[in-house]
Amino acid sequence: MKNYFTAFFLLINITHLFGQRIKQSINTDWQFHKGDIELSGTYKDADWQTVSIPHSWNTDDVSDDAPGYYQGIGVYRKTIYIPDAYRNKEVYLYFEGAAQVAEVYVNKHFVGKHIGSYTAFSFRINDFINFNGNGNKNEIEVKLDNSHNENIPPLSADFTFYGGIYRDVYLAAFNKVHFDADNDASDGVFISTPKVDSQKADVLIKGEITNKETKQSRVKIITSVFNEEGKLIAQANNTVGLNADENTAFEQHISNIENPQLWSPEHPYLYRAISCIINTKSGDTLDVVSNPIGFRWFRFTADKGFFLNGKHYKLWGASRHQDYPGKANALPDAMHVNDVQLLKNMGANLLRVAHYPQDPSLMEACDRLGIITSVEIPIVNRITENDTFRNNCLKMMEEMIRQNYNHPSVVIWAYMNEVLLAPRYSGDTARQRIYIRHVKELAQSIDSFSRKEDPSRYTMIPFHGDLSLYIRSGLTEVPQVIGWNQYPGWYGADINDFEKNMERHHRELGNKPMIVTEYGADGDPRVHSTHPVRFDKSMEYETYFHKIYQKVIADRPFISGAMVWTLHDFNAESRKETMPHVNNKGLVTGTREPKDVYLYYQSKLLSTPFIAIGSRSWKLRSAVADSGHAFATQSVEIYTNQNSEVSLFQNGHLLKKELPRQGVAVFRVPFLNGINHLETSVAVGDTTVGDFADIDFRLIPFHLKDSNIPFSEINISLGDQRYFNDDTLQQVWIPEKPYTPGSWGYIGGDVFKMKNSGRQPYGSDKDILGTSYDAIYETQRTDIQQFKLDVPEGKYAVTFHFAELLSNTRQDANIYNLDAKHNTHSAKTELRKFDVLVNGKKIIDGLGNDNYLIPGRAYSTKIFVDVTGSDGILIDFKPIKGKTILNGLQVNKIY
Ligand code: GCB
Ligand code: CA
Repeated sequence: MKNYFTAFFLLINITHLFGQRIKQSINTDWQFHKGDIELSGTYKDADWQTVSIPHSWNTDDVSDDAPGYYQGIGVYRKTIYIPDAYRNKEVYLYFEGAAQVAEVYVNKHFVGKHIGSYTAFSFRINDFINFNGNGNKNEIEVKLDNSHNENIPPLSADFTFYGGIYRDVYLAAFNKVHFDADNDASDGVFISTPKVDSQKADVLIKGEITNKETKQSRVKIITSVFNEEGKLIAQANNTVGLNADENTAFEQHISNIENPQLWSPEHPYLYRAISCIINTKSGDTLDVVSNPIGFRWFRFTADKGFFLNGKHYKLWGASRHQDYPGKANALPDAMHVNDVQLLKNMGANLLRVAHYPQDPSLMEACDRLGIITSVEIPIVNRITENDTFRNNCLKMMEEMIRQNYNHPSVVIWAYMNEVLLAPRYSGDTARQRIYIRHVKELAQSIDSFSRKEDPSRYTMIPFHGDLSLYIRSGLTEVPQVIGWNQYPGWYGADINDFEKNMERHHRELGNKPMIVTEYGADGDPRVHSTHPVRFDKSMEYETYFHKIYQKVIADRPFISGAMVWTLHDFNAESRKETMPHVNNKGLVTGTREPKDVYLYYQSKLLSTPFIAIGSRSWKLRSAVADSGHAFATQSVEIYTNQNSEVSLFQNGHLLKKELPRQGVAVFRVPFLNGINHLETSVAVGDTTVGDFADIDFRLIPFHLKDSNIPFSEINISLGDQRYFNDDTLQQVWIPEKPYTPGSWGYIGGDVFKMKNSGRQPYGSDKDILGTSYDAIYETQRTDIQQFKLDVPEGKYAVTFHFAELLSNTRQDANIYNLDAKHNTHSAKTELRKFDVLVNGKKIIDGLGNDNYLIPGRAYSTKIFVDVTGSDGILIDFKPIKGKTILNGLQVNKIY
């Protein structure tokens, strides 16, 4: 009977819900000024630009040729209209995120300041808004500053510190009595599930109620728990007395919810908890908030990994940044949600929200789709040893936890990524020891804070690969879970060190649960190789790297799980290499196109039958025909989670059937000139699953005068063993080769290799300015004598590409290349000068460092050649001073 009444009572009040708190976005029609500006009453229109939120002022300057990007002040303003109905309400401005320091003004009055780019904040603005005089029109101004600040993390990191109001902004209005709206921009209600098993679950609801009335009052707090069908399954009901102008804490306990539907990756069942404040006299509903509940319990173990709801799960996933090419980090909600879906579609069950808290819509998607999360604050690489820095860290931790507390997906609160990567005071061991002690003390205080604030989640620190250093520093004792960021086979030379490091953790830190918080290798989606090597940035090396790691992780139960670094390619402005400003370790590209390695993980993680042509995104190819044949043979890998024979058809003909080994079937495919339709399939019971790809192959005749395969164009990257795709121009660059009669190639010279880089297999890793073909210009044949092409008669365009790779100016080595010394990628400019002759005619006269060869800058020039008889094209490089060079060569037959 009692239950019947409360349910009835609730139904009545739910019909009043819409009269309660109001939160509406105010994203459109803002004015933005880049730089500081006097907050005057009179602005010149010309100083302002109309923008919409989400917005960042670093959409373009993070990928141009000029080093650095704008880090400074930006000012936003907007007119808002506050309805008359808000007169008796508590009015708030709510920002989901603004970078990095925000000062908010309303009608020229300072309202408040927030520190940190990645957490939400809100301010009560009642004291500054007007309803009179100016009607209901009010002006908000937000002054932001994303300058480097030694007191605010992150201080240094491999991502871009964009500025702007880059997440949603809201105007909110509450009744005078409401759930606390001044608790770190949380919704003031904190829900946990202290006891859950498959038979019974308890819910604890905590929070505070604010009474802004001038009189005492009594309210009822009702929290109702609904299942996904909307059925009320439990309710808590307290009566609380409130003093005037005070906050009152409350706690509600719901016990013994029978047979709860458990939340898990495969069944992300969410209940909805609606908490209401009801005036006991009038029965009016004063405030309402709703939150998800996921009933689950979990634990990390040091020997057997992770358990959710008593069941073992290997956690597989990725880390994710929050940017997109051309948009900086100013992404609408849908794009955050799409990323979670991408991860889910890969078969993953884990997301490392790295290196900072992200958009609420992302976290909601994780709850909804069953993706387990680890969320962290942005202390990266280093700390500042003072109280201001420490307090900012603790405040960020508090905001992160309170704002994300109610997401059932969260199992870990993390902090301090690779904090000993390059400890300060490298020249002073004694001082450095003190610094490291301070780092440990900071870790200790953040860790204790986190455990106290939320004992239901684990704490974690992600360390870099130097196990000895972290063990020695004592940092490994601090968190409940250790994260290892692992790069052997990328920054570290030997890929087998990954397995060794994992075994060492197990031996020496065997009582600590562990997770691989990062592992990855760059794959520039334009770069391919049939002989992948470390640092070549090829898609094939990226896949190779993951095959090795995936197995080591899968085979070891003590590794709770692993997060690939990263889900998508992301902007890191200071990066160089083939795609400057971008970190290419994504499973998908910047624009979220799956790379081969994404398909590989699908085959490993999906439980539904799966097959894919591994390199199906390499749709446009070119290569020299096999000797004596009208085709070029290349390997194609098929990924599948089935164990029976895989068939591959080319243009309708069965090529072969292969049994996959560890999920990979490799075929040698004789690619013909033109479209090659590849189709693969594998039997699954009575049916099959399949995949197809159309690969446009531009076959280059082995003998250029071969009349069966007409020669039309060739694009060659000198000093290079890779293929490079330009999908916009529909051109493929192919590796160099030595000249053989009837064919083409270089005569003489050496492959350029940067001195002392310790890592580049060939070429340089500098940003080459004035081009997006960095990959072509970064490689070079030095001391080349001739280049010869035995082309048929006709008229040709010949384009030469040069870049001086030696320079007196220093470019810093990437901080993550721990085995390379900084600043080593420079060398004295070698004064050079040379002529280029084509078929005996001097066409480039004295090319050198005193004219077009400016270090680190692309130079190209095109000429036309008429080839008659059997001459072909003979290019002579004649040194005048120093050595000759050639970086790229394109030859097109016009007719
Ligand atoms: C790391 C860092 C991450 C970098 C990554 C890389 O260890 O934690 O922020 O982006 O390496 O790709 O170098
Ligand atoms: Ca720039």
